Amino acid sequence: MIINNLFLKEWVEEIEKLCTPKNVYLCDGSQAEYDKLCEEMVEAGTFIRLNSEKRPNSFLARSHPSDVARVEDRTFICTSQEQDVGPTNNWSDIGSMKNKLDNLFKGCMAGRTMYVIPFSMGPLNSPISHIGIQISDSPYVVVNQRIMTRMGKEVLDILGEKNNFIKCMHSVGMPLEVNQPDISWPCAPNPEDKYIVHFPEDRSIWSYGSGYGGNALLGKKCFALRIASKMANEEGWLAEHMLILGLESPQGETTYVGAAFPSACGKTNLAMMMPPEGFEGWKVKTVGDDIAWIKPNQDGKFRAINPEAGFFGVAPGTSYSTNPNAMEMLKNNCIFTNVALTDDGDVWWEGMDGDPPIHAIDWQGNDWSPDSDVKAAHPNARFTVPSSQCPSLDKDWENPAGVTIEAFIFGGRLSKTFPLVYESFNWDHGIFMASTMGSEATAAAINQASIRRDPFAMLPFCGYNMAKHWRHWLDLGHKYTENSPKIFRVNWFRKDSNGNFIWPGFGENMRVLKWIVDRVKGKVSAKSNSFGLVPYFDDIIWSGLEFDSEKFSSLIEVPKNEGLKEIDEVKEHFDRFGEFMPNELESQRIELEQRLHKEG
Ligand code: O2Y
Ligand code: MN
Repeated sequence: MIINNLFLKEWVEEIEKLCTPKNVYLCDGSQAEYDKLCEEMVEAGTFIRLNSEKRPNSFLARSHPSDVARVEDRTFICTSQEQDVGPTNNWSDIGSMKNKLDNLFKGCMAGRTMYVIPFSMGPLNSPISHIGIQISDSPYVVVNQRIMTRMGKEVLDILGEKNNFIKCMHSVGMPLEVNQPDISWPCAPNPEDKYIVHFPEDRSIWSYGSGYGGNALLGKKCFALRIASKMANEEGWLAEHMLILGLESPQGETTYVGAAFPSACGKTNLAMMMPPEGFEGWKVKTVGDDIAWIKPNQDGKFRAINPEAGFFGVAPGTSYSTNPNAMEMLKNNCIFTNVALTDDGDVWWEGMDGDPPIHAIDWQGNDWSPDSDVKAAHPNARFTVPSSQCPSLDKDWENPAGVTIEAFIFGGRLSKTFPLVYESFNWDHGIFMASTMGSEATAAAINQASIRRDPFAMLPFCGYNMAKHWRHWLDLGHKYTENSPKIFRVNWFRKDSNGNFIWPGFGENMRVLKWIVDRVKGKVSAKSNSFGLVPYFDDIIWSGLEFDSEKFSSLIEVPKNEGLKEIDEVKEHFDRFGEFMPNELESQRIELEQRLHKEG
């Protein structure tokens, strides 16, 4: 394969000169290429091939212990003006960061192959999709990108002569001297040597020093959220940290929703949920588990695609009881990272069904038994698997025109105050609900606000000023009034006075989703409380679950003193955004305060 696109050719030559790799390889995205790279990684010790009978065509990788998760404090957005990134991002000026990166990347691929990876975020023929080219010195990145994106030759064919691709530059940051042996997981082990840098103005990404997940698979958080959110802001669409699922009724009608939850809040489980007893004939259909690109079409309908082609899910806690569809999907063709290896060549992690193995090799390569005082799998251990293997995959998951979103759902993890589910009174109120969402602060943050705000679940992912993001959402709703989705907040985590969860969660969340569908379709009414529109007890399907109306009230009522505390904390939260704060949201805050006083 050769590069015909002159813009790409020039860029690749420039990067080759800077990084001085041993050789350059243009990825075609074929199965043969994937198989060859996996085999080479087995030989190099990066991959362990799993037992072909138990887990065919699957591999285990163990990362360096310093390289196990996204590094938020090493993540930067570089713009001409600091105010463009707002108070929730690490800003750096463009010139000095480019100098720093130039020095870091100089010679950084010595002794390694430089892979050129053409990929599409979104289906190849979709007007909502965008193309990226990742350059990387990590074969682990290449094979993961082949699962997570549409990757290879067809992407270059679509790109043609155009230069509208996102430049995604990545190095593990460990050049090899002549004759220096490689290690199984090369990276820059010191945290301060890792840099995940975004330049939204020239739409490029530079990642150095990490080979793990969101730091290295640049199509995901870096491109599909941080860069794309800025593109979406300029072009009138949305790039959001949302799963997309369809609820199919027994009559075959599917209602699609986009749902935003903070990281590690079980989005993959929700996206693949099995409806519980009482919901015979209903199906949850998966479109995506993490990211949604949403563009209003000519009719003002919010059409959404999942820009990814695979799932990069958290393994620990995944089981037949929490996510049977995921367990079925993980039976073959997977890459596992940082899970435990069993004696029969299979994988294991905490929370998997059945008894733990009596012996395993833990994620760091050490002997492990249930008596060990360390975890067998790292808590952020991951599986990478093609979406096509998901049993609940929606028939329209690759529809180039996307699916029509009829409701947005925003959720956090909060033990009090916030109802199980409530609908916004109107669009602006919905944006208020999303801009103030968050989860309970941990003990470590005890002297600060009781809620750690994670607006739109985009705190680590919004590539520009968060308050401008709110402005953008407000404007979109004001422009597309006819078909804009309804907005809901959910909270599965409310506790009783004994500290026990009131709501059972997991598959039972279907009862809440069904009420949301009924509201969207205008089938049920709702009652107002100070926070929003909440369900009448009788409008929830209770069959198969014992739950009385008193318990239900304790899930949806908002105690006045707690509501007023929230009002004060929201003020502090909004004050951080200064002059960029949209007036509509402060008005919503005041209206909530007035409602609380009036009710009380
Ligand atoms: O730790 C990482 O690099 C992965 S982070 C991640 C992966 C898949 C989906 N969501 C997330 C997240 O942090 O939101
Ligand atoms: Mn995520």
